[in-house]
Amino acid sequence: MTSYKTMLKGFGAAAAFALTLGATSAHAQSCGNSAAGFDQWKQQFAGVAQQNGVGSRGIQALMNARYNDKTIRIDRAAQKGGSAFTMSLDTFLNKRGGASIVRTGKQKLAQNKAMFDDIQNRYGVTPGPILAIWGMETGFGGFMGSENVVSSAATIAYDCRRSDFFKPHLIAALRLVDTGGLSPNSRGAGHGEYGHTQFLAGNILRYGVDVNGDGHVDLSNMREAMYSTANFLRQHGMTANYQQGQAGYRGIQGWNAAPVYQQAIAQLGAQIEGR
Ligand SMILES: [Ca+2]
Repeated sequence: MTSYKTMLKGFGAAAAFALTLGATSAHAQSCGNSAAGFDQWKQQFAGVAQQNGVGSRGIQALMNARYNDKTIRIDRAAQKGGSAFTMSLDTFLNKRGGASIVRTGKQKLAQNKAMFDDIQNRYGVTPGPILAIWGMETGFGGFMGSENVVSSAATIAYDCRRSDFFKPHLIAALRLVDTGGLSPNSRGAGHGEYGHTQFLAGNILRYGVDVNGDGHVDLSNMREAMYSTANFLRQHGMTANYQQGQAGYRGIQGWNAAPVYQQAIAQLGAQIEGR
């Protein structure tokens, strides 16, 4: 999986919610650039987490989180990469297997027709872009990430480069551990993205849909991931008219900041729908 999506994802959306930041001691470090200060930082951050509604299971998960070197390597590679901003659409589609996404997307649509009809009725979002995103993000659930979500979310929140952006997502991840939407052992991508369409935790809290009514949103559940993705797109302005220049394109722009990614989703979506 190419890693630049992790750099771009979420830039279009505001942070899920404001953090309540308590008084910190004069010596408290708000971030760090190596594993050395991580355990001390976790202790401090536990206080912030409690002030923001995290309960005992979430705090325990934070205390058990380990500094993830791979998260930092992925982040720095993404920072240098940046090629999604300069790549042509054809190159991007080739690299990401656009033809294969269309082929499999059509199969998935046929297999889940009733579900996508229901999604369209509820959210006004047609199946193509959801399927294109599913294929692009995880190969339709084939590779949803190998990194511990809580450890990755804690590492990137501790890391100084974009600490303020990722701290609310760490709080959200811990709250999801409290309620069972994530387990302390859940695996995802390098920045803590989770599930079939790789949501950051704050977006799970904000846009997640509990389809089966068991009291929590589980994005490793395909149906909940599809409804949640539709809800995210809808909340960002998605309509059935989602090609570039049309009003619904805003929904795709909210999903990912890279223009070539946006164009790819619009094109693949239309092809999957046979438009
Ligand atoms: Ca559920």
